[in-house]
Amino acid sequence: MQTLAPIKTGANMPDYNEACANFSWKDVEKAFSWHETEKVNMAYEAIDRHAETWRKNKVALYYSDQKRDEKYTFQDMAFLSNKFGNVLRNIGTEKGDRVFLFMPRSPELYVSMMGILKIGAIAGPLFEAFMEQAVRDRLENSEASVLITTPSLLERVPYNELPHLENIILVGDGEAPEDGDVKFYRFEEEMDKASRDLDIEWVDREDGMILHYTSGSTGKPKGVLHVHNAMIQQYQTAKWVLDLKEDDIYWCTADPGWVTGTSYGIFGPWLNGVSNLIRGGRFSPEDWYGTIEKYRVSVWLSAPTAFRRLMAAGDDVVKQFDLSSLRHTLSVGEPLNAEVVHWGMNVYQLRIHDHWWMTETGGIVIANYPTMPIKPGSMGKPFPGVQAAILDEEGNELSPGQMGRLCIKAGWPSMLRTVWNNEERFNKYFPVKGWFESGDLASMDEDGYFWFEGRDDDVIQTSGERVGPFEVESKLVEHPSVAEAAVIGKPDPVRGHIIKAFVALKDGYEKSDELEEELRKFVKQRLAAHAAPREVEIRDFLPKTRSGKIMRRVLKAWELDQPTGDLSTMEK
Ligand code: 6R9
Repeated sequence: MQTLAPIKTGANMPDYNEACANFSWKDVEKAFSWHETEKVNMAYEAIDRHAETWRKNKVALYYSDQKRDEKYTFQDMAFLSNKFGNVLRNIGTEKGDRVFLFMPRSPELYVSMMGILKIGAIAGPLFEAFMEQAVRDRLENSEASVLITTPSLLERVPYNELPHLENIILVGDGEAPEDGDVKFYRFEEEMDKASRDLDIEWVDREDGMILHYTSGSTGKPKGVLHVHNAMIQQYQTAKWVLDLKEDDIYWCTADPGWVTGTSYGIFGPWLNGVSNLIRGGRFSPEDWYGTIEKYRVSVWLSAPTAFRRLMAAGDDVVKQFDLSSLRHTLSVGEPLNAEVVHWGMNVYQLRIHDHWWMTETGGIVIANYPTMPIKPGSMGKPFPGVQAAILDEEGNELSPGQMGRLCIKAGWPSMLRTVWNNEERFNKYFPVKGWFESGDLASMDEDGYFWFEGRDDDVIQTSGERVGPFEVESKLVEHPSVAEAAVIGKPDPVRGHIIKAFVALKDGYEKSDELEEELRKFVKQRLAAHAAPREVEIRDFLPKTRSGKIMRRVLKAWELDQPTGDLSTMEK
């Protein structure tokens, strides 16, 4: 196996083995002021702490999209987030309240996020592509009392049917409706009125900070709760895995509606006092390379699907841009093919560092540590202080090379603390005492490198985003023509997987191309564009167990021309 040696000099971190031997999370806490008081606030540590030093005039946020090109220093961010904290307090928001964000990337989104945390409220970021059902499920389950959104996204918010939702703050131009019990405010107006001095709410390290909803294979999306304590992990992994240094310009391409866009699109870089670039708008190779050139991006974190699309765009595009500022690149969200790593070496002369974690882990737990040789195709080794293992169903550790369940020893600082309103679901993450079960299948080789093998459940990773088949199926069966639906992930060279839906129709409906297209649109318009099936296939019947469960794995095997395995439970 060809390995790629570390290629950088002057790395920020000790040698991997040395780091593991001497590591203690307690030492990491000393980077923060609160280890003495036990009282803490993520937004203070991410923003204000720097604004109190020479970094106050350092750029915290570069923001650019098709229309805007702005920068904000740590001092600007401190004042603006103070103001927003006051806006929330002025309308009665208190510690522990759930405040949701539903808007495209913009400086206001980042200011709002920090303001929410400063007053000890719990932030709930929602991906801007969510349609009504997705928005409703999350606001309902979290019992959110405040929503920050834009006038154009408001049409997807059934605010009069959400009894807990009291206030909506609208960012940008557009009409605010005047109906129902919800009170509307305008972001710009309230910010103008608010003071820039704020008494930060000092919270306990175990107090709730952020709720990320994520999909499983059954049931509605789950609200994964993280606490302020997560900063320990996010700080240290950003320092060592992202290798962030004082003069870096860091760009994470993920949207804060997903966990990568908060843990490493906001917290990781700012906890390290690093300038963070946020680029709004859609993907295009020219735009992305142009962004690196223009801002002199030095550390770049993206997803396999983006790297594969850049690879498909060809090496000539790369040559049109000056990418000499790039020093470190990273990838997360799906398996990063060895081929892409080799391509990265050719075109960027850099290793693309794959690393593994998930919404529930809150921060990186397995990584290709920069000072370590990389085996292309592997996710790397456990971060110092983290213990990972491949276990069988009884919780026995498997030998190198054997595939099993990827588990993490409970107790890392950014571990989820609960599933909102669903303790039972939370407990299911720990089937073997003391171990968190990820739901991924993996193996470890003799050198201790971990290799991703697949999901242990039916969750679909499509273009780096996690989609639960159940949510899509539930939406499909709301269509008048659909009797039953089953959704699978179908391997795709660029997107990792695409969503394919199999549908059985009700009596009186006929299969047609138009109907298939209509079903695609139905999900796209009501759930989310990224959750819409790219392929819809109408079938006479769907394979089911005798207890009536649709057998997705059988559909998948049929689709991929693979053996179907044990069909003894299938209804004939
Ligand atoms: C951070 C994030 C988590 C799931 C995870 C796994 C897949 C993430 C990966 C990877 C292979 C990697 N995943 N990183 N698979 N190699 N380096 O993506 O969180 O959206 O919760 O997804 O993503 O299947 O279980 P999340």
